[in-house]
Amino acid sequence: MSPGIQKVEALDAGHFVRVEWEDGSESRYPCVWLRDNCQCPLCFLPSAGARRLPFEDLDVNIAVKEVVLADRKKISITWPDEHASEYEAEWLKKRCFSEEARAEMQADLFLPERQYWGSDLQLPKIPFEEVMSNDESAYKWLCTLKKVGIVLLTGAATRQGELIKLGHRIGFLRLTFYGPTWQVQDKADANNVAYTTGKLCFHTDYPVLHHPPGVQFLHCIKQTAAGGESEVVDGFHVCNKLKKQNPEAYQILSSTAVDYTDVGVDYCDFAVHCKQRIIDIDSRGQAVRINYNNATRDAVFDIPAEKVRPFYAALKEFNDLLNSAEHKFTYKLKPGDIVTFDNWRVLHGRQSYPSGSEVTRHLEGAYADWDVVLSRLRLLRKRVLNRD
Ligand code: OGA
Ligand code: NM2
Ligand code: ZN
Ligand code: ZN
Repeated sequence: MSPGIQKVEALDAGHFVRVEWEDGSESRYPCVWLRDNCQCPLCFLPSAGARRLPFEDLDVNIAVKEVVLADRKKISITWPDEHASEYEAEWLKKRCFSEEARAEMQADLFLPERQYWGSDLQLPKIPFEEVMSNDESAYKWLCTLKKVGIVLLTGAATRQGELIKLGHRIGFLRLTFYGPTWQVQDKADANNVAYTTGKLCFHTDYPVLHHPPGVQFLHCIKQTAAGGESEVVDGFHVCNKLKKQNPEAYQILSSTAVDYTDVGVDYCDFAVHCKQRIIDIDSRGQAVRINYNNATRDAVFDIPAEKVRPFYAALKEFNDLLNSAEHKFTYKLKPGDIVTFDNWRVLHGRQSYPSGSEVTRHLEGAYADWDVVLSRLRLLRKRVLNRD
């Protein structure tokens, strides 16, 4: 429950409205924003939670004609054209423009909290069945997936189709050229290095797509006796280390566009090309997405020749840090395990295993987008914590 309103007044020739709260704090709202967000049925469609007011109809220099306190939970504004708007205290409080209030709202919406880890990772585990049947467990799963970047779901059936069910649990899976789900096993004339018995060095999946899948699921259906161990590393943690240890390498990897290529046939035929920075950063220089798969990095490289060796040197530094014993965590999937991880943050790999005529190892894989996963997380949170 937000506090009630003590007092309301227009400031700055009617260009701001100042609200004084019962707890003594205050908020200031720009009038152009208030008019833009009028909640009346002409300006807003509540069934869609969306604005009806066309931007053409908004006067960006608008000032209030009158603002009054309707009761302690609501203010009323009259605009120069006599249009009337009402705003609830709680609605206003949530949208306060103070730095602290905005930071709180953004944290609530996007759950930016990160728990970095290295070889000391305590791999979070939740039974698959619990996630499927219990909202609190599903909420815990997705919160941990966001915060830590990896969660192991245990005890799933050892047949194909479990990831389709997990997809329905969150909403839907992400279709790619490798199909709605895909089978990781040794294949003749493999159209991807993942479909061999070879070692996979640390990578994120599918940097050749302009919007690489945010979340990856790997369901172990069959596991080889020898080899085939999994490796993971916290890419964001390693980025922080690289930035400190070698700012120049970090600068190169976060600014150089690298060409990726993937050409072949699977779900349908494909010829995919993309340019990605290996370390994507936000406006504050913090890593927000790793785009690194050495297998699909193109031989086409669109930078001047003299910049090539410095780029390789920078990538070597990053790659060495990824592989350092301090940072990587090794484990082996058991049949019935489903590893779920943040494909924008966690790089994964596997050790090689013996090849033969029999299929000795089989994982089923699938992708989901963070938009879908976070949407489910917010809805589960609302239900589990009984929030509005
Ligand atoms: C992949 C992959 C891991 C494994 O298919 O992209 O990383 O353990 N597989 O086979
Ligand atoms: N698979 C596992 O970037 C990649 O090629 C990742 C994708 C084949 C669906 C591998
Ligand atoms: Zn209106
Ligand atoms: Zn992979």
